[in-house]
Amino acid sequence: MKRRKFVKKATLGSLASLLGAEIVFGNFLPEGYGLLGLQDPDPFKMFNKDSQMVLLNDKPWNMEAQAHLLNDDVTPNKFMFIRNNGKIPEGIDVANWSLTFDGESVKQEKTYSLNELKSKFKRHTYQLTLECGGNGRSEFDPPAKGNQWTIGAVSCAKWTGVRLRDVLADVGLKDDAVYIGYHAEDTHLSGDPTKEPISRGVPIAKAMQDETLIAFQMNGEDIPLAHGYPLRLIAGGYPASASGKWLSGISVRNKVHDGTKMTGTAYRVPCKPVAPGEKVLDEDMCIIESMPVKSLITYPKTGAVLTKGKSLNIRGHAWAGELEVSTVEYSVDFGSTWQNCTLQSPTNRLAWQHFSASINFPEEGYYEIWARATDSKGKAQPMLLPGWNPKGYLNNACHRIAIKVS
Ligand SMILES: Nc1nc2c(c(=O)[nH]1)N[C@H]1C(S)=C(S)[C@@H](COP(=O)(O)O)O[C@H]1N2
Ligand SMILES: [Mo]
Repeated sequence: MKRRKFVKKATLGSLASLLGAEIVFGNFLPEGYGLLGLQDPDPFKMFNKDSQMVLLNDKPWNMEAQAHLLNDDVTPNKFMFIRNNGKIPEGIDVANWSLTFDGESVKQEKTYSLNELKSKFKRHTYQLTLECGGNGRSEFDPPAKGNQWTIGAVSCAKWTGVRLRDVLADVGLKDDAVYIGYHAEDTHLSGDPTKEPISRGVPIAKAMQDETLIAFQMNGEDIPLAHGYPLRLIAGGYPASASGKWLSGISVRNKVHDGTKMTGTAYRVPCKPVAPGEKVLDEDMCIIESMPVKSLITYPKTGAVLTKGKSLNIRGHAWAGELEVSTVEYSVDFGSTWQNCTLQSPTNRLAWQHFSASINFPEEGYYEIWARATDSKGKAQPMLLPGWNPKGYLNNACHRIAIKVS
């Protein structure tokens, strides 16, 4: 007869330190038993997310919304996607949080405490669209490595903070400033404290825009931990990777910022279109700046069943990076004809715009509703996957939902 094996004393000691408490009946623990207290916490509870959010990765945490969850005009925390490159900082000490400005192009290095930032500069609030550069990646063929985002890595919350421009003026810049890069307090997945998980940035002209904020509030409250508490850079309209969470430093550079994920192929697309699967040299990859025009039908949920003879009011949002959206159209006949939607102006520059339309269906059966937005320069969303690129960025193909009328 085999004897039941128990956990060794030494192992019990290390388990206890992980749990932060002695395991009282530890001598009865069968070997190989997974203690509940050491299992990954429920990310939906931990981050106050709706249970319909979709978890893509737990190391690091990555979570996306579904189209129908994004129906609110202003995205609440519970429906906001999470994209982390490293580990969320632990034991954040707000009282001692500071932001340091350095780099070749500052007149002198300068550090502000969080309280100084909040009290010294004028506050501004803007609703700003943040879309991950890789949103839509799951559709690329050949596939691209990375989080397989479908359509849910986009949000448009209200951000309150001070203008980066105002703080930069207080710091004092040299004439040769061309770029800023952020530094943050999250830690590299390897645990190596000398490595930054991500340190991206924006051209100085973008840094100087009214809407580029050093934010300390989201939707009127402290920024939630997963979204950068207590301080975050917000540069709406650019890939959201430019909006550094857990912000602790800004380098003002006299060249394009060369932090982690600014160089090589990260957040870059081929400068000229390439065939699917083609190899592209690093030097032929260009940094993504303004995100392309895109739209989402947020009501109804795909798969909805409608009663015959009743009209359907669809709703959604459209955005176009640094530009405005000029029209949104819908089609119920697979793109053969298009009708205009009612489109609202944005509440402020770089906020998504709401669209709606009332649709009548001619008879019972299966339909698809397709939506297509066009930006202020006349560029429209493609029907199918646009320019393939090695890292799977910038998929702004039309959103489609399925409907049954019976
Ligand atoms: N410090 C830090 N900032 C960061 C990231 C990160 O991993 N660390 N991820 C970036 C990326 S790639 C995206 S898409 C957005 C996601 O913002 P959210 O998690 O608030 O939705 O944050 C950006 N800012
Ligand atoms: Mo991202």
